Amino acid sequence: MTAEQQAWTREEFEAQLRAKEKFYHINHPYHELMRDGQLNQEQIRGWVANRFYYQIKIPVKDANILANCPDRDTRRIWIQRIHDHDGWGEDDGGIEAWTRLGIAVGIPRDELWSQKHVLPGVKFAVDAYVEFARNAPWQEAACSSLTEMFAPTIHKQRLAGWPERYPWIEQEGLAYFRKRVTQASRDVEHGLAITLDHFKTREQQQRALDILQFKLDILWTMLDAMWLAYIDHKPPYHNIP
Ligand code: AHQ
Repeated sequence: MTAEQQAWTREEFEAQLRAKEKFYHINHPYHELMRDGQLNQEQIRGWVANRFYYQIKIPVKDANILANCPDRDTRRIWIQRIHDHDGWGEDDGGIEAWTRLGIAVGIPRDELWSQKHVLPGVKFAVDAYVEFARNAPWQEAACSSLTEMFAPTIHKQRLAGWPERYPWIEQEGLAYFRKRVTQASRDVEHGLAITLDHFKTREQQQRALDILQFKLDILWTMLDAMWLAYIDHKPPYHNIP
């Protein structure tokens, strides 16, 4: 067996997954402008209104994984992700927190929930994620959530930068990002264990890298659609009289 066919060790496999950080959407030009305080209110609002579609679909995606997962112990842990977003008991959940982010940036609750601002490109990218989770083996869908290995950094970047860069945004709107720092780290611990356990041969490990790249492409493509619409002012059909 050649070196190229040899399975990576568990540590090397994890390192290969983490090496994809350079493709994470923190490096997308839209997020670079956001980090540097270069976005105006319309461009921030466009991002919040479009990311809302991603947030409300995450629990559906996770329910698709649960539906495909026959293992009780895995389901007992994975179901927490649905509670984190939909709320559970006293906790109103992340979708409600994102709604408050919307209000904090000037988007009334009903306007955000109307989804009138969701761009076709964003919808297609998010729907591709939900459909992947519906149809793929549950371990492959679990692997696709591992873009969150890189998420704490971007949440901390917003928490550190927005108050100064975007003083017009009510600070309680940032509560969502604060919750995700710990929730993302906890989710990754479980998703990574599933991934490192499931993908054993070198070919399977390469499949895991391809799945992670697919999800990185989803996040990047969402921002491409937003760039066209809000930075280039070329939303779909902008040139049709
Ligand atoms: O707020 C985010 C979130 O709830 C999730 C769930 C997770 C998944 O299951 O794919 N991914 C994810 C992400 C969230 N926020 C993104 C951001 O930039 O604010 C990052 C994103 C991810 O890295 O996949």
